Amino acid sequence: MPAKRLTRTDAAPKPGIVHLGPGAFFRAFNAVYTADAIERDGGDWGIVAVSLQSPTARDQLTPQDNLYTSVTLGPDGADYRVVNSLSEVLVAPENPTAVVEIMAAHTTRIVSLTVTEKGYCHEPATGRLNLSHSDIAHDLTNDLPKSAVGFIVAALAKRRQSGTAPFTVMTCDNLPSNGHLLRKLVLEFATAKDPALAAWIETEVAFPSTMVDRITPATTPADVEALQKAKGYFDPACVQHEPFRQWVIEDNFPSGRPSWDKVGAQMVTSVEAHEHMKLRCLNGTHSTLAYLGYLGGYETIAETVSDPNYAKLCQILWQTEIIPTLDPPEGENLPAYAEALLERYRNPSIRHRTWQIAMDGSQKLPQRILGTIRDARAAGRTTPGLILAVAGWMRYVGGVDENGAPIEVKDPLATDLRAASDGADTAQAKVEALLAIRKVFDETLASDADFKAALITAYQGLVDHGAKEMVKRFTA
Ligand code: CS2
Repeated sequence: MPAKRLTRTDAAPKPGIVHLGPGAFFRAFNAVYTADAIERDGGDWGIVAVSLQSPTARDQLTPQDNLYTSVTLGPDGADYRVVNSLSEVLVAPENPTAVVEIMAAHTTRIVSLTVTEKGYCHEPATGRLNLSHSDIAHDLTNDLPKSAVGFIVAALAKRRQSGTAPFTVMTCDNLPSNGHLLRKLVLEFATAKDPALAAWIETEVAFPSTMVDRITPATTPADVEALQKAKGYFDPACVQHEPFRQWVIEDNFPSGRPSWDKVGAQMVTSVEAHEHMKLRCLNGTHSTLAYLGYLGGYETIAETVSDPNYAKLCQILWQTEIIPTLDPPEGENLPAYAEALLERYRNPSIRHRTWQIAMDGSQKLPQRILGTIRDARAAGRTTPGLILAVAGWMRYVGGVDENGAPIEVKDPLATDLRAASDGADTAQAKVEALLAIRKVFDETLASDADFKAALITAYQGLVDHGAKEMVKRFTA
């Protein structure tokens, strides 16, 4: 007998949003807030989710009428909810025309994105569009795009041509000033294609910034099995996440939006302080725990912080290196925010793998860790803990763990990073070769002699003593 699947009893919501990137985070976050808002206030705000890459999400969701289960994992058990805000799922490489058409339709008033850092095809150290990225190079010379930026510009061009008001572009990825960044990338791309279109986008299109937060590990076959056992149906599109969620949105939606503010989102005039707080306090320590935890032999974040030295490392980082670089956002107490993070990391029901967070470090390090180091150094402070984290990343991308076993390094720059590391044989030479990668380290940091010296010492320490011991010594 085929396994039981979810089925709709009422019609799917009429679409008003096109969302690029239908991954686990989107399903645990945007789609849930939007389902809450539709439930509360109605409105045609159903979501057409578009995968820019693989058909997996579509193949999982179509047989279950685009319904799926969001599983909230608290320290004391699970809570299940069927989410019904998806109208349809499309796969861009299969039919890019259909994607441009739905984005250009007058019913689409918002295009949102969770395409991860590398989906912006930019240079993380400078925030500029990477014109040599193969998708961007393709999109500049072809009508049917592959990249997120390419789709946004193609659809806006169509709307301008047909006299349709533009949609609002809302990025929900962990990038600093994400709305401004995406606007800059879109304008750079549009200028190269059609300067008149770029001028129209510049004056007509809103790109609100957002801060998003909910810890959502990738769904595993064991999660799907556990759900089937608990609820009696098969849902390969299910997502597991923590109870906590926070969404701070710059309220700039000229064509309207769901009433996200009525269901917990904070609408503000500037997101920047919230973004900095979250990227530096949460994602900064997440990446630190990912590299130093993985090297230390820990599989998940919860396991890593159950080692008291790693928990203390986080506390020292927040108190002495990160928080002093931040302006507290309105309504937030930074020490309390940081302490609550540690409780979230400790949630034993969330199996968030260090390997997963370690992914794409070249795209994450600048905004999570390097900016903090730069600001602290400019103010005359040292950042030995964050430097240990960067050294951990450098060890990690060398591709060999502390037992000599290979590490599967997933990163768009993996080959360059590995070549830089392998091409040098001392700690000093490896650190120098990696520091020379300008897509990650800007000139200011790379030419800072004290920073480099501290990094070499930390790297050598990791080679000689291992990550666990270095964390222990640091926190002693
Ligand atoms: C994590 C984030 O995978 C990662 O790099 O640091 O996905 C993190 O879990 C979220 O930003 C939490 O909101």
